[in-house]
Amino acid sequence: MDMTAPEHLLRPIDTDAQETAEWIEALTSVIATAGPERARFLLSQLASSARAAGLNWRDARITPYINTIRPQDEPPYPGGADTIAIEERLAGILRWNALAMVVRANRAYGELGGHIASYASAADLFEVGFNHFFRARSADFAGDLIYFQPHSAPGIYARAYLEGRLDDNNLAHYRQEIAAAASGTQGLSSYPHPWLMPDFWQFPTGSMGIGPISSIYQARFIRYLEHRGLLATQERKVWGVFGDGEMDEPESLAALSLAAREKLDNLVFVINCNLQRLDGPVRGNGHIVDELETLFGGAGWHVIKLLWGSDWDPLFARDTHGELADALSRTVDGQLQTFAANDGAFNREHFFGQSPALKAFGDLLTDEEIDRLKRGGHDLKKIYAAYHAATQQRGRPVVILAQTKKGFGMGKAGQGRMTTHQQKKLELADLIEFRDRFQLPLSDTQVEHLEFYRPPADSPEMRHLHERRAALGGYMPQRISSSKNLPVPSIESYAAFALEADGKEMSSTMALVRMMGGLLKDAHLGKHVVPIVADEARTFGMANLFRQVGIYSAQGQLYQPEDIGSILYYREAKDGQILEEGISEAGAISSWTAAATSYAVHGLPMLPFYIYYSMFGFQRIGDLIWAAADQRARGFLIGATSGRTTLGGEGLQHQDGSSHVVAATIPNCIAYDPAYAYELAVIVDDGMRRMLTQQEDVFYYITVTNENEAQPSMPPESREGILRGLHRIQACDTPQLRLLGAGPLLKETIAAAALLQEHFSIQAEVWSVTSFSELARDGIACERARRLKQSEALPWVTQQIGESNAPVIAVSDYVRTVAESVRAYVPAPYVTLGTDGFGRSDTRAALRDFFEVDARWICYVALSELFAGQKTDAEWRAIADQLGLDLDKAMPSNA
Ligand SMILES: Cc1ncc(C[n+]2csc(CCOP(=O)(O)OP(=O)(O)O)c2C)c(N)n1
Repeated sequence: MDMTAPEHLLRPIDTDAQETAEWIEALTSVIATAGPERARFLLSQLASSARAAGLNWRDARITPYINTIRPQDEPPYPGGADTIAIEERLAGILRWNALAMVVRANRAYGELGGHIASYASAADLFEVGFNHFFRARSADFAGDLIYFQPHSAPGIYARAYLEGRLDDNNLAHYRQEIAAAASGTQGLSSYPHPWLMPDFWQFPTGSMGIGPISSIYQARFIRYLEHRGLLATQERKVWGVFGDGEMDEPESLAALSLAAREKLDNLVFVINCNLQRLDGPVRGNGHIVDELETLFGGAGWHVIKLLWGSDWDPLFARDTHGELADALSRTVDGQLQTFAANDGAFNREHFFGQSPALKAFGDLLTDEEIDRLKRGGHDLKKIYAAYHAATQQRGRPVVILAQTKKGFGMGKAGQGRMTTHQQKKLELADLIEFRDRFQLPLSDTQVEHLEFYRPPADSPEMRHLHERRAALGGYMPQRISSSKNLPVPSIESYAAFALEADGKEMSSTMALVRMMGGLLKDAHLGKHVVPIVADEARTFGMANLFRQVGIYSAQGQLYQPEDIGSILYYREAKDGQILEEGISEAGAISSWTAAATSYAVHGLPMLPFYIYYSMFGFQRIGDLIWAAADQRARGFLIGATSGRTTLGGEGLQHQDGSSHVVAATIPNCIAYDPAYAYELAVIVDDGMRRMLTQQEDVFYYITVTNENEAQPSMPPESREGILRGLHRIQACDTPQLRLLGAGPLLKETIAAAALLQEHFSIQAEVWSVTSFSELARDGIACERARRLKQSEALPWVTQQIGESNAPVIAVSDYVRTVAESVRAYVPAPYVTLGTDGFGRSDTRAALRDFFEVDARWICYVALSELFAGQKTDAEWRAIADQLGLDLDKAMPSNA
C-alpha cells in the first residue's frame, strides 16, 4: 500500500529548527507570564507587520489534525466514570434496538429500507446531548430545539422506547405507518416528519441540506422574536446534528455567514464526521474535517475539532516532535476509513508501521488496544467537553467537527465498509458479534429473533435515563401544537378599499401590500405579522413599510441612511418587523417556515407573508416549501410579479407559468390566482380564520400581479364562489358559451365576451376562476365519494356550470395543465388555453398574442368550438383576419 501523503498535506520544511524553537519559546513564555490576551495581541501585531512587509501571509485556517480542546482543559464529566459507564451501556442498548428495528422490518419486507450505520456512528453524540445538554420545553423554559440527522431516526425511536414513550408495537412498525394505523397503533416514519408524527417530530430534515439552513434561520428567528419583545430567549439553544456528507448540499453552507454575522451564539452544529456518505468517502483524497474547518472558520464560526478519544491522550503527550500528529494530518480520509474497517493488527502494520517513530507509539499498545482506540465522537468525556465549550461560547455560533466511525460496532459486517450506509440485513454471526461488542444481556435466541431490549425499570441505566431527562425538563423530541388563537380583524378594517373599490385602478400586488399595511396596524394581530422579502420590497411597492414597521437588524442602524430626509427612508431597527433577507430565496423561505411554525415551536402564533417573484418560489426552493408543509406551516406565500404574460419584459427565467402546478401537488397548500382585489381580500380573510382561529394546518399560496387595472367592488353573494374557486361575474340570458378566466387573464375573457357579442352576436357568460387547484381537489373528492357510495354531492364546478351544454373555454396565465385539472368535472365541451413554452421579453400584449391567450385568440377558439365543422377553412381564415390573428404562426411551446 502506498502511504505517501499528497504533497499539499506536507508541512513546509523547517530550514532553521533552532530559530523556530526560540520563537516558540518566546511565545510560550508570554502565554505563561503575561497570559493569552497578550499572546493574541502579539500575534496580531506580528501578522500586521508581516502584511506591511508585503509577505502576503495569512493564517492557513487549518489547525493540526488533533482535538481543539486540550485534555487539561476538559471539564470533569458529571457523575464521573460510573456515569460514563452507564451511559456507554445505554448507547449500546440504543444501538441494538435501532439496529433490530431496521433489520426486523427488512426481514419481513425487504423493500422497506432504513439505515443502521448512521446512528451507529452518531449514537454517542446524541447520548451526551440527551443526558446533559438538550433541554426540553417545560412550564418555565421554552426548550432547546434539536434538528436531528434524518437517517439516525431509528436511534431516536430507540430512545423514546426506553423512555416508555414508544412500545414494542411501535418499533415493530418502523416504516410501516399504514399497517400500523390499520392495527390501531402509531407507526414510525422513516425520517423526522411532523406531518406523520405530529406529537413527536418538530423539524423535517429528511432532505439533505434542509436541516442546516432551517436551523440557522430558526436561531435567527428566536433572536428576532426576542428583539421585538415577543419572546424571552432564556439562553435557549438550537442544536443541529448533521452528517459530513450532508455538508455538500449548497443549502447546508448557504447561511453560514449569516449565522456569524448575526452572532448567533444560540446555535451549535454537531457534524458527525464519519468520513463517509452514501457511496463512499466524503473526501477520500482529503480531509472533510479540514475543509469544514476552513469553511466554518472563514465564515466566522467558532470551530471545535473533536477527533480523537481519551485513549489517544497519552500518545499525544509523548508526541513531543509531532510525528504522530503529522502522520494523522497526512492520512487522508479514504485511508482513515480503511483503518476504521480493519483490526488492530492491520492498523499496527499500516499506520504505526510507517516509521520507526510511529512504531514506538504502536509498541505501547496491544493489538486489542489499537483496535479499540476511539475516535473523538465515540468518547463521552471528549464529547461532553466539546458541548460544554460550545454552550459557553459567546458572540459566535459554534460547530463541532466530531470524527466517528460509520457503522461503529457493526464489526466486519459494516464498520467503515463502503457499503455500510445501505446495510439493513445482518447475518446471525454479525448480530452475535454486535451483542458481544456492546455486552448486551441478550441470549442467542433473543438475538436471532431481534428482540427489542429495555432494561428493568430499577436498573441503573433506566434510573439514570429518566433522572437525566427529568433534570433537563422532560423527553425529547416532542412537538406541542399550541391552540392559542389570534384574533382576526374584521375584513372591513383593512380591506374596505378592496371590497368597495368601485373601479379604482390598482394592481393586486398594491392591494395586497395595502391590506398588509392595515393588518400591521391592527392592535392585536399587528405585531404577529411578519413581512418577509428577498431584496424585492421596492419592486412590490413595500417601501412604505420600511418606515412604518422598520427592517429587522440585530444591530439596529449604525449608519445614517442616504435617504434619511425622505418619508419612506430605509429604516433598520433592532425591533424592526420586516425580514429583509437579501438575495436569498432559500433564506427567506427558511425565515418564513420558522415564523409559520412558531405556533408549535414557540407556542407563539405568527403570521408570515413572504412576498417574492413567483418564478423563484416553487421552482427555486420547492423542497424547502415541501418541508414547511410537512412541518404544518401556517402563513401566506405571495407569488408576486406572477403570470407568464403579465410580467412583461422580464423574459424566460422570470415569467412564471408553472408555480400553480407545483402548488397543487402540496396537500395542505391552498393556492389561489385571484383577479380582483376583493377576491384577494376574501381569500386573505378566510386564510387567517382557518389558520389562526380554526387552527387548521394549511398554508396559502396566492399569486398577485403588477398589472394595474380597474378594480370592481365585490358583488353580493360571491364569497363562497371565490373561496371554492369559481364565481360568475357576467351572466346572460341564454349563454351560448361560458368563458372561464383566471387571475390576470380574466380581463382578456371579459374582452373576448365583448368581441363575441359585438362582432358575432354571441352571448357568453364570464366566470372568474380563483383556484383551479381547489376546484380540482373538490372534484376528485366528490367523484371518489360518489364511487365509494359515501355521498352524492356534485363538485362545485359541475354545480356551477352544469346547467347547460354550452362549450366552456378556460384561460389561465399558467401552463394548460392548470386548467386541464378540472376537465373531468366540466359537463360540457371543454377547451383550455394556457402559456406552455418559454417566456419572452416583450409587452403584455405581444406575449398574450404569442401564447394565444388574448381576447382575440379566446374569441377565435370559442368560435371554432361553437361552430366546429360548420365553416370552411376560408371562412376561418376570414375570421382570423378580422381578429388580426396569424393562423400560420408556430406553436408557442416549440418556439
Ligand atoms: C437532498 C437529498 N439527496 C440525497 C439524499 C439521500 N441520502 C440520504 S443519506 C445520504 C448520505 C448521507 O451522508 P452523511 O451526511 O455523511 O451521513 P452519514 O449517514 O454518513 O452519517 C444520502 C445521499 C437525501 N436524503 N436528500
